[in-house]
Amino acid sequence: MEILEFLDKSPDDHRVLEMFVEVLESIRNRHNEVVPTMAQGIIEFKDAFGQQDAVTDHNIQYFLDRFYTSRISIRMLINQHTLVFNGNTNPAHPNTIGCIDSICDVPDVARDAYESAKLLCEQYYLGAPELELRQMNANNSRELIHISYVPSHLYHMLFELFKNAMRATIENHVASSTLPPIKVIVALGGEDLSIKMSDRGGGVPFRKTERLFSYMYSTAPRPSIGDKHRAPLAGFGYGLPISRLYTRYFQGDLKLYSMEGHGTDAVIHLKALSTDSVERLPVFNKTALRQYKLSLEADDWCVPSKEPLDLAVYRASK
Ligand code: P4A
Repeated sequence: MEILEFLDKSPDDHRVLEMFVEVLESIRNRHNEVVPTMAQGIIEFKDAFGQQDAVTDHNIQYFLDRFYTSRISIRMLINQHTLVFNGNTNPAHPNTIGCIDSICDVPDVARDAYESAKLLCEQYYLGAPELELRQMNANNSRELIHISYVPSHLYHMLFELFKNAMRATIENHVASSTLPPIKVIVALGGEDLSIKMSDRGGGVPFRKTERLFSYMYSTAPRPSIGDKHRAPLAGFGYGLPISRLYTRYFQGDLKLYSMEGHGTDAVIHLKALSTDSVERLPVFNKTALRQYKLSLEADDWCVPSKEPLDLAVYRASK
């Protein structure tokens, strides 16, 4: 409604443009706390209706994936408009228009994200694993690896992955005097730009890897003020599910391959060509509605019960 107010105002009037930017900024800032607010809502839901229920988990996952994808898109549009209309240019990044860098230096963003995660990690654990970064450009072995991308999105995903890798590495090597490095390889092919981050943090059981992406499983009460120093790396927040949404937003994906007893490989797949990096947005139609009803139908596989309230068991009981 606030934006629609501008429909009958002249886009040639610079005061109107200024006001429009102000309105956009206020909308953006008003929604800064949406992710923790939603997380709090889930905590309260779990307190009121019991801990884990596979059907609710499925529906919340479906709803929030689409909700946060819309949010990523809206906030990117707002940022793009305000940055372009405020005339902010960064001399260090002449190829950046708004929040889009047409020659985003992927290894450079990876090193930045590593350094930030390392600072947090050292604050809490008094040490951090080293980074080993390699790059493979299949198109031209001497050329740097860059794509047209939103550096802040890439930074966010890599920062989350580094925090996880560091935490797992350190907690898996408490008894040893050396830490195995985190190995990152950035590979550019004709179609994909992929980033693999490998750690030797002991991994997670295969059965539990899906949970790392679950909003319902990964909401834990926010640390109290006394725990402030614990918060950054210990946080079991929405890092992974939201990072995966960032990758999918431009037709990429994020996969975790964990080998329990060894470590985890996290792989980010992005589109190498800007023509392939088109926005992926949810639509609201009958198919979407059916998603919510689907979970109430009977399962078509017989699965021996593993845990109480397994989705298949719940479906079968309907
Ligand atoms: N092993 N491997 C990972 C974790 C463990 C891991 C882990 C115990 C689990 C939860 C967590 C952080 C780390 C990893 C890299 C990843 C994801 C998980 O990208 O080594 O809390 C968010």
